[in-house]
Amino acid sequence: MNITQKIIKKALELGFDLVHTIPAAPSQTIEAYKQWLSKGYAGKMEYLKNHLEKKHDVRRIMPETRSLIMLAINYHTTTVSSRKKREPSLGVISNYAWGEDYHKIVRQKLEALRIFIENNAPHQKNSRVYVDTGPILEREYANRGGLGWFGKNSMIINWKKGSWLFLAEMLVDVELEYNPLPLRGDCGSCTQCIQACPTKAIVADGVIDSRRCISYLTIELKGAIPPELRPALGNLIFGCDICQDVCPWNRKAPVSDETGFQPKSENIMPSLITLMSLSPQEFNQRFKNSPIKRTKRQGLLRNVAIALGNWGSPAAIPALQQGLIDEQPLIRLHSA
Ligand code: B12
Ligand code: SF4
Ligand code: SF4
Repeated sequence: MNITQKIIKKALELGFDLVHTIPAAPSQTIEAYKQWLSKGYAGKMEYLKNHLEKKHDVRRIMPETRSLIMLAINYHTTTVSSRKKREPSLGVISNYAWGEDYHKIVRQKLEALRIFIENNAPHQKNSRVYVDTGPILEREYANRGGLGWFGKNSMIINWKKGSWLFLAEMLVDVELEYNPLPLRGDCGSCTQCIQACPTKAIVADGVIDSRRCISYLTIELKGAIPPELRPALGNLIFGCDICQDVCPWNRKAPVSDETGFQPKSENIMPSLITLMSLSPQEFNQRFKNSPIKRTKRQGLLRNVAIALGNWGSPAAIPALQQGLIDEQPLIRLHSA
C-alpha cells in the first residue's frame, strides 16, 4: 500500500464516510463568493468577509500545502415524523445538534489522522486540520474531488450518502496520489427545497441569502430577529433542516453509528414551556457539550419566545410572562 492508500484506509477506520485527496490549487469559485458577500448575503457574519483573502487559495493559510485530504462524515441518526414536528408546543432542533458538538468529535478524528500521517509519511512536516470554522471554501474542495454536487439548496449531496454530511479537511505538505471519486447524481428538474423553504431564503440555485435563512436567524444572528420573519420560524428553535428533509436524495440516507452523534432524548422536540424556565446554570449544564451552547441562553430563549408566540395558545402566556421579567433584554424583547 502506498501512503495515499494508507491514509484513505485509516480515515475510513476512524469513522469518516468519504475521503479523497486533491492537489492544492486556487479556488475556482472565489468570484461567486465575492459576489455573495457584496450582495450582503452573509448578514452580520463578519468573519466571512475577513476570510475572503485566505479563501483565494489554501496556500494562503499554509504556503507549503501540496495536497488536501477532503473528508465527510455522516451525522444522520433518526427521523422525527413531520406530524410530530408540527406539534406547536414543542421546539424543533436541527438534527446536527441532537448529540454532542461535532466540532470536537470530528477534530479528535482529524488529530488521530494527523498523528497517523506523521508516523507513516516521514517527509510530512506541516499540516492543518479544519472542520467548519477554517477560512476554506469547504464545499468547493469537497466537490472538486467528487464527494458530491452542489444542490440547489447549496448542500454537498452525495448520490449514495445524501447530504447529512459534515465536511472536514487536512492540508499537508507532501504530494499524494490524487483519486477524485466519480461524481454521480444531480438535482435535475427538482425544486422541492426552493418551494419548501419557509422564508424563501434560496434566492437562486445553490445561493442562500443568510439574512432570511432560519439557520442563520436562530444560531448566528446575535441580536433581534426581524419581526416580519418571526411567523415563518414556526417552532424551529435551533437551525433548520427543511431544505434537506424534503430532498429526495436523503430518502435512503444511511444511519450513522458514531456514538457522539446519537441524539440525547431531551434534544428531540423539547417542551417550549420547560425551555423558557431554564436558569443560566441549567442552560450551561444541559448544553455543556452541545452545539446549542453557541447561541448562549439568551439566543435560545429568544427563539423559544418566538415559537411560543407562534404557538398562539393561552397556555404559552405564563412562560412568556416569565420571559418578560428575564434579566436579558433580548429575551424580554421577544417575549413582549
Ligand atoms: C456561513 C455558513 C453558513 C451560513 C450560510 C450558508 C450558505 N449556504 O452559504 C448559514 C448560517 C445560513 C449556514 C447554514 C447551514 N449550514 Co453552514 N456553513 C457556513 C460556512 C462556515 C461557510 C459557507 C460559505 O462560505 N457560504 C458562502 C457561499 C457563497 O459559499 P458555499 O456555500 O461554500 O459555496 C461556494 C462553493 O461551494 C460554490 N458553490 C456553491 N453553490 C454553488 C452552485 C453552483 C451552481 C456553482 C457553480 C457553485 C456553487 O461557490 C460558492 C462560492 O465560492 C461552511 C463551512 C465552510 N468553511 O465552508 C458551513 C457549512 C456549509 N454548513 C454546513 C451545514 C451542515 C449547515 C446547515 C445544514 C446547519 C443547519 N441544519 O442549520 C445549514 C444549511 C443551510 C443551507 N441550505 O446552506 C455544512 C454543509 C455540509 C454539506 N453537506 O454541504 C458546512 C460545510 C460545515 C461543515 N464543515 O460541515 N451555514
Ligand atoms: S435551512 Fe431552512 S431557512 Fe435555510 S435555506 Fe434551508 S429551508 Fe430555507
Ligand atoms: S430538493 Fe431537489 S432541488 Fe433541492 S437539493 Fe434536493 S434534489 Fe436538488
